[in-house]
Amino acid sequence: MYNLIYRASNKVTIILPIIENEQSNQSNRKNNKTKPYSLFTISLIIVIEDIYNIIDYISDFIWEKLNTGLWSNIGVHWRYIYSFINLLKFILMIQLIYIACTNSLLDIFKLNVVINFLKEYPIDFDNDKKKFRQLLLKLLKLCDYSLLMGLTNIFYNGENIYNKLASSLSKYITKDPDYISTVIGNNLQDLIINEQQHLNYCINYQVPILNCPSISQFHQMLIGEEPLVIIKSIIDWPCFQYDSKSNRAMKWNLEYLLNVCGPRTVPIEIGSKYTDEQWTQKLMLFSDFIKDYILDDNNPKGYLAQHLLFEQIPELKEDIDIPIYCMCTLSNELIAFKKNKEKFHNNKNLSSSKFNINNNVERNMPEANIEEDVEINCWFGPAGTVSPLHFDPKPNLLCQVFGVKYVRLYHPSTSEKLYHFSKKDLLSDNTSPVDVENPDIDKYPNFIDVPYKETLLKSGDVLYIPPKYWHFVKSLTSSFSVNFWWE
Ligand SMILES: O=C(O)CCC(=O)C(=O)O
Repeated sequence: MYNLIYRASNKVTIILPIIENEQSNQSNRKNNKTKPYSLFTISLIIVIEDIYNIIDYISDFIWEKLNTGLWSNIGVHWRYIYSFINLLKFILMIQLIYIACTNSLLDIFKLNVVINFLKEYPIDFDNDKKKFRQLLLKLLKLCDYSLLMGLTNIFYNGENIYNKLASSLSKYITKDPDYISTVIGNNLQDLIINEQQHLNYCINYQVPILNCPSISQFHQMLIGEEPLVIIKSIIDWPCFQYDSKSNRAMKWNLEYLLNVCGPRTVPIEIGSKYTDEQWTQKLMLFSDFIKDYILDDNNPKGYLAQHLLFEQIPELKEDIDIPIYCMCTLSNELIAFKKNKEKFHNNKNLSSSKFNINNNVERNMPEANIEEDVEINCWFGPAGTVSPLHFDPKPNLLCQVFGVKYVRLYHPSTSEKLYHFSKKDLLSDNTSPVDVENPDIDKYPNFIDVPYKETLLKSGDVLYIPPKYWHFVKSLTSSFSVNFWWE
């Protein structure tokens, strides 16, 4: 019977064999006999599939628009339509699965019904597990592509609907006890990071180092516009906690990251550095990134760089704190905080425990929402990733969660000697073409004696990079950093 509705040209062909399987599993379990779908159900499936396919063609068309020309020139309307179309695809696909599994229609306007269905429907994982996981991954991809490429402003109970659906699906996929062995293999090893091995790295012009400066001290550095390393400043973040469940030294180990992010799609930069000709970007599953680039010493390198991971996967944000220093402004008045006192003391995402806040400071705290004013990016990659010499317009705290990075910094006044790319190179003019470690002195003769500062950033350390300060960053081991830009 199912052959009747199986059409080779169909783009949702993955669903029908599953329908077949699910139904025969259920029937076998209950009656030991196959109970076929009614003619009505079959017609409904065909109609939904046809609508799905039409929408899929429209979505392909919009995808082309999103991938043509410079990202900054793409009209936002395409991004809104893309997310919306993906939501329609999601709804139709889940409807098909629901009909297949229950022989009844799902009330898709009740989002909690959809989510509960995803959470609770006792899918028999033993049979055709692989195909079923593929289907769930397909649904999850729709959400992630909307979050990454689209513009998503549909909210449910104050939460972005795509985040909510993606998070439910991801949990559903990773709760399968065989998940990690299926995506990585049986021998998932923790990353071995040997900091000691890099401690005698030759550092001649060390960036000043402070241990736990007060807000006032930090503010002095901020208005002096000089870089600063604050050592062991973030070790009270939850991601550093001992993980009693797995008996591991640190909560953010590979198993944890795979369980939270494994089935999610993330943008990976492929190539040694973004100034190289062969450099490119790819969307891939986080689990594939771990397998192919973190666990495998691959060339070219893969780098999850400058990505708003904490917006895409808000669960991860629970594990980090916004450093209190991000509340200082560059203004020359007495330190102006951007939040009121209670919010400051109560905000669990704000790292305050170790800092010495003097009374003058507390009297000068205008209202504002710090979470909205701070942009948080992640930088996760193997040893050997390079961020070429560039500058950013905002003050920056680069926080090292694990691994070791070498950072070299050049004062903004040396810009002339660092040879910017020009706009016509398609690379923004905040980047230098000079290979800092191996400069071509014939081509860039003025670079030879430009003074610089440098440092090794180790787990728990934070580097303050002032606005417009040029910086070059290279990872010496596998490394996870989080940076905060604020104003
Ligand atoms: O860690 C890196 O690779 C680069 C970080 C960076 O450029 C920044 O935080 O601005």
